[in-house]
Amino acid sequence: MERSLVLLKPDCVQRRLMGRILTRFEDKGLNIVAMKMIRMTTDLARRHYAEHVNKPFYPGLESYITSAPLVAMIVEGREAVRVVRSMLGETSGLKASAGTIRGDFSCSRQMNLVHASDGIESAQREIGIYFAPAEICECEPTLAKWLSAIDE
Ligand code: FUP
Repeated sequence: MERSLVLLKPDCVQRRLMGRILTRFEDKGLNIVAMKMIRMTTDLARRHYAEHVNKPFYPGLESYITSAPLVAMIVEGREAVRVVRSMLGETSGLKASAGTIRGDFSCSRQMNLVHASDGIESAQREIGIYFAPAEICECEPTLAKWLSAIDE
């Protein structure tokens, strides 16, 4: 099992798309093991986007990501990091394929609705930014045996 840190970003919350996007993850068979609504602070934004803080687009990105509440969650499943990224599509909603979340709901590079960790190491780092171990709700879903074979 892998875990990915997912953010339903401010545009997702403001556009009332939280339920529809959460449903996609649930429909796929992924498991939500932690979730909370927060207002991103500038300090938190700098930690989350550490690799981007010196880039020209960072001031605009920080202003957007701190502008309204967002939902942070941990999505768990087999190969969850890669699977969730493929569900999001390319960074820009203008380039993302139809059928992906960004391809279906976004026409922007900045306002692309959802963040998901881009690798296993970044997932571990990002999960640690948003969640204490005690906030993660370990639970084997009762329908797990209908989602994939035991020996897959
Ligand atoms: P992604 O991994 O798809 O979320 O995208 P990146 O890590 O490359 O970028 C992080 C965020 O910065 C993206 F959600 C969009 C934003 N961004 C811009 O606003 N302008 C840019 O030129 C590049 C990225």
